[in-house]
Amino acid sequence: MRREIIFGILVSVIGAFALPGCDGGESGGGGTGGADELLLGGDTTVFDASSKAFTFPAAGLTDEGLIKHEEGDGAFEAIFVTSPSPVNPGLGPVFNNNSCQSCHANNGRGKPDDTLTSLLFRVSVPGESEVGGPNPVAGFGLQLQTRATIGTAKEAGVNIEYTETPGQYGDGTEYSLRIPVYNPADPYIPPPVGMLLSPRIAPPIFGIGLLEAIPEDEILANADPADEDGDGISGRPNMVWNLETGQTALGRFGWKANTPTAFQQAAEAYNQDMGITNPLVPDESCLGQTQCDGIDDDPEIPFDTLDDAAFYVQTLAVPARREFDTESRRGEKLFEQAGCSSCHIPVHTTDVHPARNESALNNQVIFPYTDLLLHDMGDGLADRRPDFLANGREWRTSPLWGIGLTKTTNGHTNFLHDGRARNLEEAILWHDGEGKESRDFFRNLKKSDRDALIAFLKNL
Ligand code: HEC
Ligand code: HEC
Ligand SMILES: [Ca+2]
Ligand SMILES: [Ca+2]
Ligand SMILES: [Ca+2]
Repeated sequence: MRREIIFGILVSVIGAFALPGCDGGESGGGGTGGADELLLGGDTTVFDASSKAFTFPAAGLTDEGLIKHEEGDGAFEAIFVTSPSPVNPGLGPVFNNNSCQSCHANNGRGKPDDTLTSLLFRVSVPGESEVGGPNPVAGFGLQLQTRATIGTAKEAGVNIEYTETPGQYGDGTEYSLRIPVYNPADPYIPPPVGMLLSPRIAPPIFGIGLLEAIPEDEILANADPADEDGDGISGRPNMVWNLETGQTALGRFGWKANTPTAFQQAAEAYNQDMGITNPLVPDESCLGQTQCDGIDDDPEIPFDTLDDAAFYVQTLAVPARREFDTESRRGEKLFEQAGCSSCHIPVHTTDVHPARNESALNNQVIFPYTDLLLHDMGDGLADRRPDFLANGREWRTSPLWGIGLTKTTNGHTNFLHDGRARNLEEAILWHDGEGKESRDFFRNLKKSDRDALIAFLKNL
């Protein structure tokens, strides 16, 4: 741990010295390939392309920040067990996994598997909750806990089946996409007919504090709900419920931008994903189930643990883009020509972070390649489950920073909200709805150009 942190500081110092020299020519600006574009996380960027690339603290944290980040690292790795226990008690009784790290391995993304290690399912029935969110399912709530401690039944399992569907590039080259079907299995009580199920894979969790520091105005300025500029792209903000303020707020996190802050994301993860009650979400996730004792336990973690875990993801560094080569530079131009950057907006500038006193996060030019808005991605990707303002066909534009390191950090190349895409090409080929034109542009490129576009993504 120590060594990682020291290394993180070192590389950022080297970065700080090495880069201004080649900062001349094109800089800042929307995806033109200036030297600052290597610094995907602005001055907080670290230079590491190893399997640990997502595990460094943001460069430039204060001393107190570094200490808190380290505490948070411990919280993130802590493995919870059934009570009573001297360390990390409180797991479950129903849960999805037993630590943050177990789903976000190496702080990267999960992949679908039969044991549902890092794939979870949000559930609801038609209608809205009293705060405008999804309508909970009696006996199941808003998430299926697919594991349970001894003596309790998991809420249900889910069987995954894939069927292949063939397609063709413009040049006649064939490809195949796998269509997933999800069926709940062994429910502890029969779920209502028509229960809505939304699969969600664990996404990467670095650079979260930078995304939180993008001013709301800047995000809303990119929204075009009625597509008034007629380009076929109509991003919409999700407006969600903030548990801390008890008010509606702009959603930024999760595959449907259904969560407003890293702090709330962490609190709900403790509660829903691990069955750990906490000051922000104090009721056990099984509350209301016949198999749940209904005893109002004290929060199973104190405020500081929750706050440290949130701080950890807020201050995880974004790794730098690899060096520019002609192939990826060419691919970057194609990315723009294809209209990918209409949604995967390359550059944003952060303001002062709304909650943390860490100046490193403030006023940074960053390259997350997202607008943090919702887009209709067509029938194929639709989960048909509304989540606050997101309808059943809408998803948040995924940030693309660091995506080229997925194979190195996580040993696989499964992408999209449920990991159905087996590589970057498939991820693009699934784009439909507002993304259809872009997808077709890519599909009709000649092989060498498709390869260049992919080389660009791998360079991120
Ligand atoms: C069971 C697996 C699982 C566990 C355990 C888990 N997560 Fe997650 N995490 C997910 C999934 C799935 C999502 C996406 C949720 C959605 O789209 O609604 C997510 C989303 C996130 C995000 C938002 C990232 C983004 O860009 O939108 C953060 C931050 C995060 N988790 C942090 C944590 C922390 C901190 C913990 C531990 C307290 C944790 N997670 C535990 C599966 C998990
Ligand atoms: C209309 C907006 C839009 C356009 C245009 C668009 N994307 Fe996307 N992209 C999205 C959304 C939304 C998702 C998340 C979809 C999902 O997970 O189901 C996504 C996901 C992705 C992913 C997977 C990310 C991950 O973390 O799993 C990749 C890779 C990607 N897009 C690349 C591209 C490329 C390359 C282009 C241009 C050819 C493009 N996108 C055009 C909105 C868009
Ligand atoms: Ca518990
Ligand atoms: Ca549940
Ligand atoms: Ca538009």
